[in-house]
Amino acid sequence: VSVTRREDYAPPAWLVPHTQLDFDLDPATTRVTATLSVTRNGAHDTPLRLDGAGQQPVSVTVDGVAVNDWRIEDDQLVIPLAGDAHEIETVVEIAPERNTQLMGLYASGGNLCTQCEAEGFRRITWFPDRPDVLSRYAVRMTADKARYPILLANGDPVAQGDLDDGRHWAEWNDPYPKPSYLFALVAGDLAVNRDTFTTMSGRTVELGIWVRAADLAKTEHALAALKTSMAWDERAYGREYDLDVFNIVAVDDFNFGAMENKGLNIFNSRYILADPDTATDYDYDAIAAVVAHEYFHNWSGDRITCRDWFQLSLKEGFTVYRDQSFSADQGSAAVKRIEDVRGLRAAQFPEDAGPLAHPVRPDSYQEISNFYTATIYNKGAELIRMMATLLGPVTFRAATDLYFERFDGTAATCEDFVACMEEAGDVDLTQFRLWYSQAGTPRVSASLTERDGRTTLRLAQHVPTTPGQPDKRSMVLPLKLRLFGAESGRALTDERLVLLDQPSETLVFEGLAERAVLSINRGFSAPVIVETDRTAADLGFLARHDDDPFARYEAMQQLMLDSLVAGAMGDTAGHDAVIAAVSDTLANPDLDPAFVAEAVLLPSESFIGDQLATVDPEAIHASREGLRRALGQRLDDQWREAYDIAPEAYVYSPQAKGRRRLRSVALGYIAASGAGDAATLAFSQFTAADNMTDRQGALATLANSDADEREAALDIFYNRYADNSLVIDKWFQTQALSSRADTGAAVAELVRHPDFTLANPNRARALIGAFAANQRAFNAADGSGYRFLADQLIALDKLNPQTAAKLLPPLGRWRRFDPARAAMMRAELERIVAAPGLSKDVFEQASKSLA
Ligand code: B3K
Ligand code: ZN
Repeated sequence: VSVTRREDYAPPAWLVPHTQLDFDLDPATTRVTATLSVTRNGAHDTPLRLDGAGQQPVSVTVDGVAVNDWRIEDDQLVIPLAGDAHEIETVVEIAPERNTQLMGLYASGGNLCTQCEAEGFRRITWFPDRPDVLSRYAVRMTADKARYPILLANGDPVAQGDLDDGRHWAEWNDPYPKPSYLFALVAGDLAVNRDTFTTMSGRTVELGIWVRAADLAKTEHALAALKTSMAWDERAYGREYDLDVFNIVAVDDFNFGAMENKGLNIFNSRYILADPDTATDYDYDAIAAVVAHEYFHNWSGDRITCRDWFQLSLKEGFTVYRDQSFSADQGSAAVKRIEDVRGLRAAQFPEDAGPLAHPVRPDSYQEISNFYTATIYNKGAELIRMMATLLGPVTFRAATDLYFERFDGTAATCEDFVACMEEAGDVDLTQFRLWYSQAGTPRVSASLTERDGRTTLRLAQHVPTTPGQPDKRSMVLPLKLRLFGAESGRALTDERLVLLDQPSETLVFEGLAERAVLSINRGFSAPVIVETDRTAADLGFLARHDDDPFARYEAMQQLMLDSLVAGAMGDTAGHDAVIAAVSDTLANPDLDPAFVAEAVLLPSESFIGDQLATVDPEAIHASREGLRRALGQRLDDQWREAYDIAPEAYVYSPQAKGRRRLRSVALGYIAASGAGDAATLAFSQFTAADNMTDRQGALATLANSDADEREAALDIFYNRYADNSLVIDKWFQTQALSSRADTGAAVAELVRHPDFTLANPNRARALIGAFAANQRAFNAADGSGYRFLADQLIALDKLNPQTAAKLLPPLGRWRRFDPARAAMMRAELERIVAAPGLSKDVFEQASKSLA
């Protein structure tokens, strides 16, 4: 295996100031002629090395003369060059319709499109395919006009024309130097939803969202989100758009969410298409967030890119932080923070605690595609957030201004970003940098003691061992905290920001009027696990009185978690405190329904598992269902009151969203109570709904049940949306997430459904990915879930290694389970590693998971 190491970075030997690409497009054989102006970078005598992916050059010329002294070495085209500047032309032929990896130039739904990040450009043509080689691109495309009437590429359109053989051509020019991973083209039969945006300096930008004609009506939300994002980035960061056009194209076959190609974003259609009948509130929110994210990359990613892929979080962590802040500004910031932390805990904490743990700035990789992780993205965003907290909003903005100004047009490093924070903030972030280099989620223990009128807070930190990092140093943990009076409920102190940068520290509070209750890590100011000795009474108190919405939510979660963990060991004494706190939360008229919905939701089965030394999936399931039933039964009146709020015609607004969410949570509890009318209620919501949120919410409730209405609803749903692949994904996913005991068997059956295919990543993730996230079903005691996942993964790897590798991590959790399950999981990982022709993507994930 070949390993790429951060410490081996060396600047490129040759630069490519200009690139001319000529595409003769055809799904079976596309001919690519690339003309690179290359210049020697410094004094050296090494040949030009261009990356490829196994393609044979049809021809190579240097300064207009055909040469044959080139050679192929490790998938690189090596060309000896005598002078300091040359023009290199290569011609290759590629076959987009046979490209099932969806990297490079490929076909999707009859159109042709590209995906180049991270290393897809080398599958299109020979090029120094590394992010620190910035080039100006001019692109010419020729294609059959009837089949591909629309031809798009990066930058601005220059010219177009018809040829006499039914083909036509278009030329595009991108004036901004960019790395090859930001190259894009699209050829297809597409319709456009157009609008304009006037930038803060008064320039008019033509916006276009391109989809198949039938989907045009579903692009309004994405277009509105794009305009909101453009205005937000001007206001929040002073960043203005820089080209005359901004195009987005939606495609059905895509390995992830979307791609920030300069001036031509390409999206997975699930993050563009929405109308109330087919998209949930969750989908609407995700669309706005992803549109914003990709748009924000224009500055944090495109204008300033990454020097090498170890710096990936430079653009991804920062851009996630930017999109999170944007979304927080569109509705309830408190609820957004809760959702983001829940996502971090569901995806990043387990990664940080498992065999694939890696620092936010990794030191090595085998396959870079495996490092588009929750750690790079979401933990990376938390690092930016902590620096913003340390600097305060005004200084943080000065620091990002400095960063954008200083590094515009360059390929930068995480270190460059931190240095700007230090310089503008006049702070020393030496120790803070450990956040970039040390993996693992820090643990903080906090305990309050009182003696002789003095209250002492003892804080200690511990950073766990992770693969390759046995010894950890103490980190800087910014902890917002506040003390409340246990009797009066009054705040006893102001909120203060404590920087815990030692193994342990003690804080003393004098003269507090009453016994204090600790509110800590408010707003989730540090991405750590906090362990406290707070009693159920104290947590219940904070769940009712804390003035920080996140801390209030957190107290409730901890109360629930303690009760659920005890419940998994057969002790249900903790139920009463949870039920009382939930009851008071439901009854509090001052709370936002969206917040209430989050606060009364129990932690997921996998998050409960994360708290236990050994995950017992059945005991956890039983404990959680037991508490759900108790909550459902004991608070029946309150759930029905929450559920029976007057029905309103659908509107997408933060308030309406919150009400729908609370109703669906209430319906879930009514069903959990075992009430005789639950299925009837759910079924009538299902049939009467005027929007997908209510319809799918009801369907999910029915999918968990044994009621007769279950099959009926699934059939109605399927038939109604048979021609809408994004909704059929929901149909597969809802069944894969079912809490029923027969889910494993049902999923094994569903892979044989005529609509199931591994070739479409959305479909594969909807069924296989969702199933692997269903802790109880996936971890069936007979190992059938493990075997099933391994079978699917081996099959998918032959088509699409990148998407296959993303499905692997659940098998790597074997250390968290009992010996019998662990042995079965390891056996499947070994079977995967031994599979003939395995990709390096899956090999890296599987072999690291076994280690
Ligand atoms: N930068 C792309 C992700 C590319 C993933 C390549 N394996 C989308 C994004 O983060 O915005
Ligand atoms: Zn991104």
